[in-house]
Amino acid sequence: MNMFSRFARSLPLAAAAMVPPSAGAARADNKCSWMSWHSKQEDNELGHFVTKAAGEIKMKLHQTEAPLPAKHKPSMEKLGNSLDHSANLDAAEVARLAQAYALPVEKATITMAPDVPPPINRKHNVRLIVDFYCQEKTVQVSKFHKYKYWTFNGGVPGPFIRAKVGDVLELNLTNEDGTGVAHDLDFHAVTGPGGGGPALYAEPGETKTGIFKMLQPGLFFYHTAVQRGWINGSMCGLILVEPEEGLPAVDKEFYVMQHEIYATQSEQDKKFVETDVRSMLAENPLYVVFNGKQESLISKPLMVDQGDRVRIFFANGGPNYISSFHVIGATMDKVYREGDLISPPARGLQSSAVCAAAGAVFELDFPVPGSYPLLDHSMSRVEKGAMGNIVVKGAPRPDIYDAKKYQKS
Ligand SMILES: [Cu+2]
Repeated sequence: MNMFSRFARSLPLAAAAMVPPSAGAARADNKCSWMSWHSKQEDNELGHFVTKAAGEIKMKLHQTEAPLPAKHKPSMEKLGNSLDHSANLDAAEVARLAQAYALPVEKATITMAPDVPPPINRKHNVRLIVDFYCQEKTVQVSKFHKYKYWTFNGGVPGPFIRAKVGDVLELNLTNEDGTGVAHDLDFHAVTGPGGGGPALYAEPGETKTGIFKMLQPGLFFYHTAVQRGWINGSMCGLILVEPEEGLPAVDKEFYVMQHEIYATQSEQDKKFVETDVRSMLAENPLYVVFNGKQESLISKPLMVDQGDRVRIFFANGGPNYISSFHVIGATMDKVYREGDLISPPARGLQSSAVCAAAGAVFELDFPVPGSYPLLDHSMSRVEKGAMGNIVVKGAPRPDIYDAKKYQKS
C-alpha cells in the first residue's frame, strides 16, 4: 500500500467525495450507460439514434463491461454521488437527447495558458466537441527541480474551453497515462452527479464520453479527482460559459492559473521533486506557481500595448490556498468575483480573494507603459514562485505618472 492509499483510507467522508467511484457496480443486466454506448458510435448513427422511439433505442443499447474496481479508491456510491448508469431512457430523456443532437456540431477551439480561445460570436447554440487526453509530463518547475506532472493535453494548467450558455458539451476523455492510473473529470460547470466525474471515469487506454448541457453562465473550474493530480493541483483548468449576450470586447485576454506543488526532493535524483502528502496535509507547499512553474510568466511576460483593455481569466487550482490576487501598479476596473458573470462586477479593486478550485475574471486598463507584476499578495507565496509579469509598451504618460518631476536635483 503506498502513501496515498493509506492517506485515502483515512480521508473523512467529505474529502473522499473528491475520489471517483468504482463505476459500473450498480449496472443491471440489459441496462447500461447511454454515454458509454455513445462513445462507441459514429455521428451518423447518432443522427439515426434520435429519430428512434425509446423502445427501439433500448434494443440498440448493449451491456457495457464494468471497469475494473479501483483498488485505491473508496466508493462514492455510499455518498449517493454516483451516476445512475442503469437508468432506462424514457420519452423525456429521448426528447432531451434529440434536442442535444439536433444542434449544429462544432469542434471546440481549446488553448493552453496563457492563451484564450477567441470570443464566441455565434447567436445559436451548438454541440461542442472537446477532446481531452490524460498524459504524464516532466516539467522544469524551478531552476533546481523537475517534476512529473499528470496533465490534461500536456499542459499545466489544462486547456481553456470557451462555450456559451445553452451549449451542449460533448467531452471525450482519453486516458493515455502510462503510469496505469485511472482518471476522470469534475466540471464545476456541469449540473449532475460528480460534475461529470462518474461518466468520465477512464481506466488506462479507455476513452469515456460525457454529454453535459451548460445551464449557467460563468467562469468555472474543472479538475481531476484522483491522487496526485488534485494533490498538486496540476490536472485542472477553466471553462468559460459565456452569457447569452457574450462578454464586452477587450483588447487582450489571458489565462493564468495559480497552484501549489506539494513535493520533496527525490532521494534518487536530486534534480527531481516527488509528491509529498505530508506537506500537503500541513499545507506547506514547496512551490506556489503560476502556469505550472516558477517564472513562467516572468521569462515570458504577458505583453500588452499601452491603452489596452486586458481581461485575465484567473484560476486558483489550490488545492488549499486562497489567493490574494493583485497586480502591482494597476487597479482592477472590473472584477467578476468567483467567476460570477451574472451579477454586476465589483469596480476599482486593488486585490481580490480567489478561493481554491475557482476562477475569477479581472479587467484592467494600462494607460502607462512599464512593468506590472501580478502575484498572490500573501508574500511568502511570492517567495515560492507565485509571481508573473505584465509588460506594457508605449510612450510615457507624465500626466498620470511622472517620476522625474518631483526628484531633487
Ligand atoms: Cu471540484
